[in-house]
Amino acid sequence: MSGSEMGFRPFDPESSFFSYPTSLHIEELSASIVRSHRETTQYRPEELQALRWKVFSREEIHAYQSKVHLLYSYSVDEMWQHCAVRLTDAVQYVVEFAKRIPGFRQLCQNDQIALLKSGSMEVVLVRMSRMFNTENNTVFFDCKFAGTELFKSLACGDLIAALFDFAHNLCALRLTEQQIAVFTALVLLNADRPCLEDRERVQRVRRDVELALRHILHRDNQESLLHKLYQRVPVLKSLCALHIEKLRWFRQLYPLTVHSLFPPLYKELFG
Ligand code: MHQ
Repeated sequence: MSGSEMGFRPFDPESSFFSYPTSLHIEELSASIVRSHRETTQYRPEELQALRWKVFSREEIHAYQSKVHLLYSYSVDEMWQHCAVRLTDAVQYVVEFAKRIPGFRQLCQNDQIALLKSGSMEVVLVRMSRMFNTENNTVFFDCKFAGTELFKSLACGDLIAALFDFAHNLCALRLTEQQIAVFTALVLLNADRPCLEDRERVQRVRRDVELALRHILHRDNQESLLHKLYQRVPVLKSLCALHIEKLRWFRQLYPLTVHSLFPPLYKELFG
């Protein structure tokens, strides 16, 4: 590629390999990641804010808890299946987000899959904090705000409590959409994931995203957030491990539900 051609390229994630990334690079990289995030999240913060009054009624909660046996009531395995479908939907948005992170698609296919296999759930959990209302400890789920009690029939109260706790604490940091966007890109671009072929290349893409996060936090005068964000990473990992442990337990009880009714992508990622 000639020099003049290069001048017209919007953003070349690989070029920083040859030269130190300029602040313009980093600025463009941040903007691009923020755009990708915006394009791959279902609800904007203003929309969620406007929906806060929508909370589940006692009757609706009972239907989710399998306490009533009406037409629209979930049994235990149906509730698991329902959550697996919702989780898989959320993962699919994250896959789309990853593909739009500059540099991600240039990684070999094996490494793209390896990063998504181990990181997409973590990103879903970070994104869940956007859907959280700390005032009443509820999360936007099935078009209304739901407390932990809604998930009672899953019979994994410790996992649900830990997920809500994580969302609550992250939400309390009052991150901006830009900060969430770049932080989630960083969560995906983890060069320590198992089964990576070209760790150095992942590390190179990661380095620029790391600079983008520092740049944004510096601009926002919130540099102290960096440490707080890094502190959440091991918590994410333990939450994902707990989810997989719960799935194993559920699979022993309802092997056929998992086998025939859970989304193939869910089984591929967690099964
Ligand atoms: C939405 C927001 C949202 C809200 C709640 C049963 C099972 C497969 C695992 C999230 C354990 C349960 C759910 C709360 C667990 C994985 C459930 C409990 C996107 C979906 C999302 C993030 C739900 C995903 C699935 C969660 C985490 O906008």
